[in-house]
Amino acid sequence: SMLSFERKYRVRGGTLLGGDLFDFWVGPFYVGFFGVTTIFFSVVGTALILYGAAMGPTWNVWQISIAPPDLKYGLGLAPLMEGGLWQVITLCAIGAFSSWALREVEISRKLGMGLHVPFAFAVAIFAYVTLVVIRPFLLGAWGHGFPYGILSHLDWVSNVGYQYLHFHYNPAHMLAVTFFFTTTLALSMHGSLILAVTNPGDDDPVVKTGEHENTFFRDDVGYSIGALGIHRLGLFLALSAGFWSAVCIVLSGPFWTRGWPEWWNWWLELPVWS
Ligand code: BCL
Ligand code: UQ2
Repeated sequence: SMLSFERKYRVRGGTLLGGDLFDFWVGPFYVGFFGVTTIFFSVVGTALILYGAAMGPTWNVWQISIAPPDLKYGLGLAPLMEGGLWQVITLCAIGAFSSWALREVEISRKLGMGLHVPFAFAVAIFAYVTLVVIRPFLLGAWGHGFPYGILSHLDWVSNVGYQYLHFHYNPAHMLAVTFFFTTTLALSMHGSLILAVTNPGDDDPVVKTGEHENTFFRDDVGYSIGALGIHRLGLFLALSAGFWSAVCIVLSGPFWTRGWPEWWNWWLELPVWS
């Protein structure tokens, strides 16, 4: 079954690939060429993860881990059970994420919308690709990717962090963290404001307006960014968080090999006081 307005938006066209061939819905889901490729990569990737788990020493979900190849394999292909599985799973993951983003593009085109949603998802994909492709490539070995496991990826983050002595001193990490935290601030302000003006008592009509929203923050902090503005700010903050995350990790190794506290020596060495 469909919601009353859904049918009129089920229009042909807007596809990037495949023309009319996959231009249909299955239940509520748009399929499209990239829906097919998403399913394909997801099923193959997930099956390989399960296979890797079956070959591994444990079924404890916290401890299951599929490791990248040893550093000795460099940028070459590794045997399946020595990181090759990780390599194929990584390809499947990138295939599935990219397919999903392109399916979002097709849906946006059908609806005549902007491409903000697939663009935003692309930034998350960029962060992932930075971790498992760009940085390992720049360091010369797939072994620099992170292992696919719940605890094992946490161990990886900790180890890589301490490899640079104190990751909090990484200036791009500082920016990324600050953007993540500011994103939660902005969304909590926005979510609470909207609920405050649109949650009347049972059966009462909504009477508060955009002017109430503006007035609240003008009274409170002397400034209102506006209803459209808060969404622009939110998107900017969130994308910046992902972007600077990618930057902070690609800097670590390929462009800075010592401890991050030491990076700040440029400040001590300024000619003003050195
Ligand atoms: Mg740190 C990274 C915060 C302490 C070492 N650290 C990060 C960043 C983030 C952060 C800025 C991870 C987010 C990210 O990359 O998003 N760190 C952070 C904070 C503290 C902190 C807040 C803190 O102390 C309060 N970090 C430390 C300590 C170090 C340290 C000091 C360890 C000792 N930190 C590191 C290292 C790294 C970070 C090393 C990183 O590598 C990481 C980073 O920047 O990575 C880029 C980006 C988002 C993604 C990568 C997600 C991508 C999602 C994909 C595209 C889609 C997935 C779909 C999914 C499979 C589908 C599921 C289907 C559903 C079920 C339906
Ligand atoms: C706002 C506004 C909204 C909002 C919010 C604000 C009417 C419905 C939350 C207030 C936002 C401000 C003051 C900017 C805060 C800045 C940072 C960096 C967090 O004015 O317009 O629309 O939801």
